[in-house]
Amino acid sequence: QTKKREISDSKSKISLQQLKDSEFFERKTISLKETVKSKSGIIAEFKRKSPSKGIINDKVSPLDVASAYENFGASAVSILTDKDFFGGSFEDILSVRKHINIPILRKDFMIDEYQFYEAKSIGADVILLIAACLSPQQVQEFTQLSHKLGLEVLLEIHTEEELKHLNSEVDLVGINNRNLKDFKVDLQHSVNLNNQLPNDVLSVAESGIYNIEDFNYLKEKGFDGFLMGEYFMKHENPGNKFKEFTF
Ligand code: IGP
Repeated sequence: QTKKREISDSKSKISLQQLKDSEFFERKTISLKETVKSKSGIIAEFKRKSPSKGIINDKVSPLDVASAYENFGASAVSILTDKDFFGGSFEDILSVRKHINIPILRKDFMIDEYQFYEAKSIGADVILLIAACLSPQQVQEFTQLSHKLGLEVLLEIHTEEELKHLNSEVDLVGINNRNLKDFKVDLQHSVNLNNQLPNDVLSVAESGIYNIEDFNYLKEKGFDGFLMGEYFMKHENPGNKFKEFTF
């Protein structure tokens, strides 16, 4: 019965039915599991600001940045939709969707079923589940709901304890190099955690990758994907920075 509970969100302006009627709701999504393997592996992020860094770049448009990321070989674009902490919005995804053909990761704090319908309706392909905010059971339920909607799931973990949140249905596991409590970055910690994942799981190293040496190191240690934001976004032309990095 809990699954069938009324999905409501006081902040949301539109009904579930309206979400289902929206342009992108029936759209066939693009698989990140596929593009992580077939392209550079980099999930390049569009991020205007963050709690740890303040304003990173508020002068560029999501469309210009995402198109450049795609042209230069990104496996996916990650777009923050959280407004308060990251200055993002649904508009940022909507403005890009029709113009690119790689997966879009809707990056937000997903805690309510409504948000998954919302993600599908704005044209996302993948959503992020953060183990630190959810119980293992919620991860499982939200993964099933995501799959029902055709969305893939990137499960973010940071500690050994959070390995318990992993289940066989999750599509990719992200290991955050950054500790969200003190913002410290520790690549070695992530490598150790990655070594504890089952062999067939696609893993993504997230955050704090600021040079090619770190990238190569993580790749060599077996990571399949790399979520990078600030390194590109802090430049006035993030797309060019991406190009420089990958060529
Ligand atoms: C990108 P960075 O250090 O390259 O800008 O990090 C991404 O990993 C980071 O934005 C992130 C994040 C999150 C943001 C990872 N997990 C969860 C918000 C919520």
